[in-house]
Amino acid sequence: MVRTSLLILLLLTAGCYPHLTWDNPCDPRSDNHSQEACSRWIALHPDVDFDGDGYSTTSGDCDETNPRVNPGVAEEKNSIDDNCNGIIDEGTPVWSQTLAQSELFTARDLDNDGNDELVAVTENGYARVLSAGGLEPPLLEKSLGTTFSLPPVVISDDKTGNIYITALGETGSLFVMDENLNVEWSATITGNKFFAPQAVTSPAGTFLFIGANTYPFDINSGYGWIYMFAPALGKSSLRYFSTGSVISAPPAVWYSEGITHVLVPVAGGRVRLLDGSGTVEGEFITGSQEPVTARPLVLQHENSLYAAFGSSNWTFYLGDLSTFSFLWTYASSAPVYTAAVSGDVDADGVAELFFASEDGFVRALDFSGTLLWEHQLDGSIFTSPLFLKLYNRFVLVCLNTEGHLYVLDAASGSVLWESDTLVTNGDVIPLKWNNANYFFISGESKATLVHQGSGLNIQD
Ligand SMILES: [Ca+2]
Ligand SMILES: [Ca+2]
Ligand SMILES: [Ca+2]
Ligand SMILES: [Ca+2]
Repeated sequence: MVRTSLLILLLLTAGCYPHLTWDNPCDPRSDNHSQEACSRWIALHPDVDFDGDGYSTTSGDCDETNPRVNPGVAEEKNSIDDNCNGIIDEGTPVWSQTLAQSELFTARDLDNDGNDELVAVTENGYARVLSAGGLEPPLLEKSLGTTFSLPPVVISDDKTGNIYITALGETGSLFVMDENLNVEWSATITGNKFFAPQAVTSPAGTFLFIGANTYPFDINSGYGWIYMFAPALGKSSLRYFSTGSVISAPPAVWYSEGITHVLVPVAGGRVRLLDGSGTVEGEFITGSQEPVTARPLVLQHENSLYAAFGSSNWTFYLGDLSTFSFLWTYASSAPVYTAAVSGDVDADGVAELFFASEDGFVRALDFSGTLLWEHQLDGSIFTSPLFLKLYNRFVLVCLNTEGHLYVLDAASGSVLWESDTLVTNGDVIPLKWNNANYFFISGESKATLVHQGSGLNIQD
């Protein structure tokens, strides 16, 4: 008797509220079933979790017909937006590979086919050209018989268009090669510690500038040198001058109005400007013995040049390169070990400045030093953020020491996406391969190529 009543009650319930079950147009059993009707139905009921994945439209489910699509899942390489952040396939690896030893990379389209190759030097003395589609086997490989700890620099000569690959070994062996790794010339430069070279083009040719210290490195007894040479002009173009102090970071170099300028952080918390013959033009004095440990950023504003740099003394500086005075200083929450980047994000003709500090904070300042936004990422940051245009907006790309890649909206600081652990203590290089854009990430023991992702659909 009880069972019969229950049955009647169930039939009555179904009869009274038929639209909750059989008339749901998302239900294939419904007479009204169609994709279009289902979409309308879902839109009318944004608080309902139709596919039972724990998220409704209101709580971020971008596909209520697919339980494998919701904000709680990991993005996969499948041409759909699995995690509902508006971007398709972001941060998903194309390939990953263990590195047998330390290998330092740069990306360059050596054969002019629109796709970048990877150019690398290794700890055990090889120069290599590799496909971005996978490192093994190398396209080209050459033993140079010395240990490398700085990435190669690839330049093309303005006048001839010839490509030169430059590699500097740990003991000062300098190699200039063509795109097939044939050594065009080599030389030895003196030093016990070298800083990443920078290329500058002047009417005389494209020159590379290298910072070098002689042992010992301490403030009172060591010495710093700037070496310069034009790969295309041969060994006879190699020159050098003293910086008068131990170098603490790679130099920034630029050419303007007939003069080459070298801005180099030196001991005692100073950043010194010299011309291309070694004459001191002036210096910024932070007043702290803590060094500036990254290449300064040189930027133009209303026909004047400025230098922006952070220091391990927890301060970020903007200085005027004609007066060597600081326009302002910004107190950071931790040491700033990495280089700043800049760009005019709000299109008002004035650049904004971005820098990361050791505690994972990324900050945006306007040109007057006012904080625009700050965002703390997990872990520490020891590599400079990249500033680039992606998904029709400016973004900052940051890699923390734990190997998570973050892409932040440069206008707001909001995290557009964060990857799983990719490569710990790594570096990021954006590159083009197979007619698409990727991030190549390499560290001490691993390298990987990941998709940048496409199709941003985030509301401003
Ligand atoms: Ca759902
Ligand atoms: Ca879903
Ligand atoms: Ca996604
Ligand atoms: Ca996907």
